Amino acid sequence: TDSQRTLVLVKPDGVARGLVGEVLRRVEAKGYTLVALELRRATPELLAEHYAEHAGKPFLQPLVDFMLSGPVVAAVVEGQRVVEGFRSLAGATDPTVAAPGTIRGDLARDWGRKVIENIVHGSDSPESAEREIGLWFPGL
Ligand code: DAT
Ligand code: MG
Repeated sequence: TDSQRTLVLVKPDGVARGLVGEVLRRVEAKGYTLVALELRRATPELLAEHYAEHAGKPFLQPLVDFMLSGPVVAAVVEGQRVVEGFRSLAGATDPTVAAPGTIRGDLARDWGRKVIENIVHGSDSPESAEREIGLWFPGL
């Protein structure tokens, strides 16, 4: 099968807790290739597009506020079936039930806040991945 790309974000909780290296270590140890990597501040405009699928949901505003609370690390990661593969590395959305061995299962927890803080974002389909890469890395 053809190689694929996905957008990975280390969210502000992951950056603030010093987990950037740990996340990238797992991506590299799995055998995927980093093709772009940048420490970056999101903007409300970028996040409105990035999270367009969540428009109207009650957690959208807390989610956007959280994503604006500090720098994020944005990366484009490449490899066969990497979209599915990184979702597998990340684990379930809710870190309380995410399997041990996954990024979220090992490194995140419920802090009792309105938004789920779960360390990483990974695109959920090849189509989402190309759309999100275009938003975060125009021209790549
Ligand atoms: P994922 O990041 O696993 O793709 P998602 O796209 O459904 O999950 O949601 C985006 C983020 O929003 C998710 O990583 C954490 C937060 N979130 C999702 N559902 C939530 C909820 N019910 N309450 C609070 N935050 C939520
Ligand atoms: Mg998602």
